[in-house]
Amino acid sequence: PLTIFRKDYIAPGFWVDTVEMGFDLDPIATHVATRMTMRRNHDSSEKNLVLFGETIKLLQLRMNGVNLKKSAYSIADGKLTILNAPDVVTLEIETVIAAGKNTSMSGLYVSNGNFFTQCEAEGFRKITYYPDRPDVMGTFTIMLRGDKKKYPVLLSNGNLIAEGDLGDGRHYATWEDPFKKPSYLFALVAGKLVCQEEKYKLKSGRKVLLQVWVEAGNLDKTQHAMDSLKNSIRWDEERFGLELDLDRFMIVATSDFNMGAMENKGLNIFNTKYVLANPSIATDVDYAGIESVVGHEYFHNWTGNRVTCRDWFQLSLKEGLTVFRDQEFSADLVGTETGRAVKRIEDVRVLRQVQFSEDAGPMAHPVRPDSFVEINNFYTVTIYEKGAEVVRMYYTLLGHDGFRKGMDLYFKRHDGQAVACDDFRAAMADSSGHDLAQFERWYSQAGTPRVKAETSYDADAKIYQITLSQTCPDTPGQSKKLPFHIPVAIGLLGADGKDLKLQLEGQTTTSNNTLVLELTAESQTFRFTGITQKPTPSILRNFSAPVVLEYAYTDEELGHLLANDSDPFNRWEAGQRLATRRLVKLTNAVQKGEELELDAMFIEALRATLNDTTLDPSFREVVLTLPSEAMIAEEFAVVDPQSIHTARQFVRASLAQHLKSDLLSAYENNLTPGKYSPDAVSAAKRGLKNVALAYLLAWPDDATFMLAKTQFDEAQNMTDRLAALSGLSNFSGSAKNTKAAAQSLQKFYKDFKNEALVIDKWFMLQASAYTCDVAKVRELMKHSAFTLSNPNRARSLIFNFCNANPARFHAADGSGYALWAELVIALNKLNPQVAARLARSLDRWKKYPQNLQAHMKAALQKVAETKKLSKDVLEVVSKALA
Ligand code: HT7
Ligand code: ZN
Repeated sequence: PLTIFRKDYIAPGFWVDTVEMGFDLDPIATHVATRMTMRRNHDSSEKNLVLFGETIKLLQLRMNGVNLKKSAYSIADGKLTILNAPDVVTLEIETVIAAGKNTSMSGLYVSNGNFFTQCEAEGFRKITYYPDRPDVMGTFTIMLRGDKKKYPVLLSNGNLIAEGDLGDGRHYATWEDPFKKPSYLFALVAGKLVCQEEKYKLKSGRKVLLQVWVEAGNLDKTQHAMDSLKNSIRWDEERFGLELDLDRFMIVATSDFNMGAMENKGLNIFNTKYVLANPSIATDVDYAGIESVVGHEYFHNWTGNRVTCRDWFQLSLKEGLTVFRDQEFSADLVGTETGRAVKRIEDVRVLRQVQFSEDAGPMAHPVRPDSFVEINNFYTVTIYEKGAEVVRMYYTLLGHDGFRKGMDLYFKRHDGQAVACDDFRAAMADSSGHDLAQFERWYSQAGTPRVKAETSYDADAKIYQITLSQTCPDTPGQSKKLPFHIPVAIGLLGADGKDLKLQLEGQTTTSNNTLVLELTAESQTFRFTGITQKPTPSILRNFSAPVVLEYAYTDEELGHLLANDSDPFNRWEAGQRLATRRLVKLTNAVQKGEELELDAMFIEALRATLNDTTLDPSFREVVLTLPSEAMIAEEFAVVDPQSIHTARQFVRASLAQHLKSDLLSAYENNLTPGKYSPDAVSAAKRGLKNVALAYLLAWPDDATFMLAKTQFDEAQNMTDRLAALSGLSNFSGSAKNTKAAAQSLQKFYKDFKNEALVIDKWFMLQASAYTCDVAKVRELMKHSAFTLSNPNRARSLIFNFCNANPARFHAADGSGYALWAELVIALNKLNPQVAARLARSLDRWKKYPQNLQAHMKAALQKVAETKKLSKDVLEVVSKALA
């Protein structure tokens, strides 16, 4: 398949001014009539009028009122090219779409009898022939026509300007979006839906209409999404001075969706997972997810819609920035310093576990990629999460007010435009005067930099010296990386655990706690003066850059940081370093068949944190949570998933054994009786209580089993119910208890069989349990509630097994990989985007022992050799095999 290169960007040959579209909605054949006015872009080297189109039937094409003869245009490789078009053009196009047969969930499709669209990145071309690229923006007027009974609700972007009866059992609605937009932000929704709505007063006093649309029967689950939307609107006004520009803002939920949600102008379409919540179906994590995704999509209205991307290589311009904004939104809503830190820890955990892995594998790409085969494959953790880290580094370098000035300048310069990552960097540099030329390498170079720190202390001169050196591994197509501009936030702890005053030699700036060092060379030495005692360094505070920090900390130093660091992130980090060290050692011991032992120092350090009631429960929870098996795997050149699992389980069981009474107290002291509330304080208590329960079950006896069973039976909310069920389904105690656990699982299914999102949890829980092997997955696939066609359901069972159950997925006989290949091939026919995501599960196959590698290679080859493979899947498996 064709590779598209960033360097080949050419401005569009024609601009679009206005677009009028009429849709006659019918699942078998939806007729779409489009009229658009266009004018030549004299600055472009593209002289032809080029439109994109895929999977649609062209019925008619008229230019300036005249039917175009077949000889006047050509259609090839998804492009319709009109030669010799005049400078000013009105095009009229009629197309037909078989939406009911569209299982790809891209373009116009049907879900549960209702119509939805998904046009990002290149779905609009499945609706009509159009210059479907983000730098072509027009104003859209949309008329929807359809059967009144089947499609009582007809929605599109912007404002409703007319609606009425068509007299033949059909009706119509006309929508006008006052803002020009690229086609990827177009949306329509039609069907049987109901809404919760509210008039909301903006800070300016202007009133707007907010609506959350769902299928009938779900109106009792929309309040949290509505609250999250109002919080988002207020937050963007207060933090960035950005107001909602429309009179009406709609969110619509569908259970068939490839991703989390989509920021279509004024008509956001959401996966039900990120809308529907009430205490009996949603966990605290779900509530937080809804808040953050509603925020994310809303924030796109400015960072993505008002200022959009010139081309898809600039995707992180909107995604990295919007993730940064949603992370800050969630952190600000928690409100406390520890709450902020815990949010940061959770975000960094994802970055390290998923993005660092991507950066080290065959799909590694820069935050601004240089090429792609299928753009849908580049909605990645690198574009989103690493992109957000890049934005955060501006924030760290320029400070709160400096960053805001940069944002203000960005909007002042580029509102209404389609721009590039360099334009954002220029706004940050020009508004602050900070030299950000070298910072460009964060966009152009892939791979996770490693920063090595070495320190020395001169007691006589009272000088503490730190030398920072950076390297970055080669990545596909890129070797010999140049140094990055890395902000390294640092503090120095005295023996009493307090921060020392910091003064850099030869500089006037001082700090009572943290200084941001700017590492720009391969190696640089920084000298702190007036240091009267040998300190413990706290380096990369708040994870100030997306790098791997190497420093030879002693266990004592880590214990000191865990107990005292004023930076909560590094306090947590010290605990993780202590744990990782032990987990790596124990994994090696498992492989050698040696006896396993967990040292008292580590146990006591965790005991102290667990029992320190001055610490927020959410912080105690994250300290107590061991690095995942995937994180531990990153520490090894050759990964042995079984040994990692055994070592981690051993640590969990040892901690449970030694901390049993402390865990029981933590459990008892963090009960949240009464009415459920998802607020941060209650959620934090539940989090600690349930982590304590999970530990207790790792050293099981009848009493702890009963604790979990009673919690399951009596739970008043899904958080507690699911936590208990998870503990029970991972239970490895007596046969009687194992049977009782299986009964609980059955009861859960029976109680919630009509709640799709809960049944997803039911599959997810089983797929990620150690007790679930390949045979069990195959059995679950035969369950009447399982289907591959629904992305949420496929993710809940299949993706969880392949990605969150490494010890079982990597079975020695290769049966996990054989299953994977079968399912990638099956999904490829149904939904290439989802298939390609699953295909990524074997990205790191070269990190495994030879016998597993052989099985994985065979599975990859089987997929690669499949006929009619989508370019989505082909790109992923070809890169893996290269
Ligand atoms: N901007 C949205 C991206 C998206 C998407 C991309 C490809 C295929 C399907 C998709 N659904 C949504 C989501 C976001 O970042 O907000
Ligand atoms: Zn986004």
